[in-house]
Amino acid sequence: MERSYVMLKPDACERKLIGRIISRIEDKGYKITNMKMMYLNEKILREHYAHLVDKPFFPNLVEFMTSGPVVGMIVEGEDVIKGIRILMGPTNWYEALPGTIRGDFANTTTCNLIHGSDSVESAEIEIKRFFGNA
Ligand code: IDP
Ligand code: MG
Repeated sequence: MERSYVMLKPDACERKLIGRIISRIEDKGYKITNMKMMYLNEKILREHYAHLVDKPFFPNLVEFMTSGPVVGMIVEGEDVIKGIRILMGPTNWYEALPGTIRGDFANTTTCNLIHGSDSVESAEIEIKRFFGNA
């Protein structure tokens, strides 16, 4: 069964939206097989967001992602990687349609509530990064 690494970002925790977001994932039929709340540091964020370290907004991203706890999850299901990305909506809040998590709850590009892996390869790397050999 395909697996995705999903992470509820500090804004989801601060705004007390984690239950509602998790419900959307479960309502879609996906199974959460591992979950933990944790605090990230810059070192792990430089790995997780390696494709963005040279962007001008990267320091803001680190500040945001270390501003509070995150909830990391392993989510399983058929084509779950694509399915979670559809539930999330696109990165930019103004492109995310109502009905998606970002479309319903986010109004900035940095604070957009949720991460979901973008490919099978990155899902397995991210699961290893945050859960070891789960
Ligand atoms: P994704 O989260 O939809 O996969 P990525 O391009 O992988 O999008 O970017 C990771 C995260 O970095 C985004 O979710 C968002 O929090 C932040 N980010 C991406 N692009 C921008 C930007 O142009 N301005 C500010 N923050 C950004
Ligand atoms: Mg991404």
